[in-house]
Amino acid sequence: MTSISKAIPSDVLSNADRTNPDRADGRSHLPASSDSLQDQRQQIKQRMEACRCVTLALFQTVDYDTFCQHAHPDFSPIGWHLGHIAYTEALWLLEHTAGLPPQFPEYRRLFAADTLPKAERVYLPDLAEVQTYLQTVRTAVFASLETAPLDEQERLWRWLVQHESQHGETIALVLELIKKERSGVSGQESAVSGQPNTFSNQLKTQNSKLLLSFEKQKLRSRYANKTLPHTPHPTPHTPHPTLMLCIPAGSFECGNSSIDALDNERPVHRVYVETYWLDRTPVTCEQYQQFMAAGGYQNSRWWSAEGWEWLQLAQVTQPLYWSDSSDRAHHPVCGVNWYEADAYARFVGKRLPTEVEWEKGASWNSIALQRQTYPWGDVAPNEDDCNCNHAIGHTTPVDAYPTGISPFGCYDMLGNVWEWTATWFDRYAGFEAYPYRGYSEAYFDGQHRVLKGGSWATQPSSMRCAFRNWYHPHVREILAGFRCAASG
Ligand code: AVJ
Ligand code: FE
Repeated sequence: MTSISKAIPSDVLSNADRTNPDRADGRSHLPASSDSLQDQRQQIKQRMEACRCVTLALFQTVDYDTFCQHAHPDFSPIGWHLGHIAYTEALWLLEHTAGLPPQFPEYRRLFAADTLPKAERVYLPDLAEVQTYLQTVRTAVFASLETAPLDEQERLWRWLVQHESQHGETIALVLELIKKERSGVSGQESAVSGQPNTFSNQLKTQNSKLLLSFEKQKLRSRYANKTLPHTPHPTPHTPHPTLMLCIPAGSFECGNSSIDALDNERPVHRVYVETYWLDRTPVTCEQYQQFMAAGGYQNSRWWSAEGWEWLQLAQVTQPLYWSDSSDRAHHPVCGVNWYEADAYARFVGKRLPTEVEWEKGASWNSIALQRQTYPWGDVAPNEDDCNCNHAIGHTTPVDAYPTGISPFGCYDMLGNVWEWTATWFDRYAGFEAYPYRGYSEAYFDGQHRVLKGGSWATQPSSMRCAFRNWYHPHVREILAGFRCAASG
């Protein structure tokens, strides 16, 4: 993927954010005079347009086969994601909010999130038709923005930008999977021609079913034995020692109650955290390679019981997006699941940080005694402070953005790769579902781990220290790595 920024007029690309920096409370600080209401409408419009530019640029060189390709059983085709973006925008801003009748009722079955199984989402209109759908919805949406009661609706409008941005990231990762398949696969997975229903796709479906039953077994065994039988104090290997930062005991403010906050981030609440150490950077390919070279994938001692069980089924020996190229040495490892991250951490005598440890290391300013929305302060993310927004199209060295460090001195907390944490995704006390019950609440099931920080394919609207992502621990396809922690 090439730089997308080039395709975006520079006045659209987060210009509103730069001249009018978001504050921690996420609101414009002016009273709601009619002038500022006009500004607010203008700002929302610019954000939606900037987001759409980035989404559409992902399709610039995509052919129809790629558009419809069901590249992995857990992820819908990229063309489906594009249609679903339009569908969701119309559902919330035209049907629910403005009370308009559906413009494209025939797309409901195809693009709603809860109707067709993923494997049946391959019969799609072509890119031009889906673009017409997007544009028709958008025209009506901007017409309704002119008079929309933003004092009541601003949160919904901001939610929709983040919704599109998250689907844009899934589109990017599906494109990565397709690229990987076409370039011939490394590791133990066989090459795939890109055709649906190939032998290797069947294998993958099988593997996915195995993993599903594995998830069920795991749930059963969780209640049977609570502690995992691994060596309590393994001999730590120290391949390339990473600098760790000491974060002193004390309470900090976790979460986010701003107008941008998704339901799962709310409300802000104080949490006391004991002294701990946090890696200054995510784990690099060079560091992770030492785990591979030391037979990490062959030795059960580093793995949780669940992780070892997963590995026996999956039969992999390296991260999904692994490359032996030395150019990647200082890039974060990318394409590991939670089990691999957990095993590596044990191998180096460390552990994964909890979500609050990660968030405190990213956001807490211990001099001002305040949380910052972003590691560097309260100015919205841009491409100079972190690797985001599909601007580069791949990972970068973990120390490439010195201006992006957090008050405690951690690099790369936002952008580059998502980072797995030790925490199960769950509600904060006082949680209220928004905009619908299933958005987060359906995943508070003790089966999803929290990821923090965003990747190179995350848009600025979805990047902040409090943002919470979640996936099953066996998922390797997302653009995720990790950093380690240790107790004080
Ligand atoms: C939070 C990224 C796991 O893509 O499944 C999009 C976000 N929810 N539409 C997902 C989401 C509904 C969600 N993740
Ligand atoms: Fe969605």
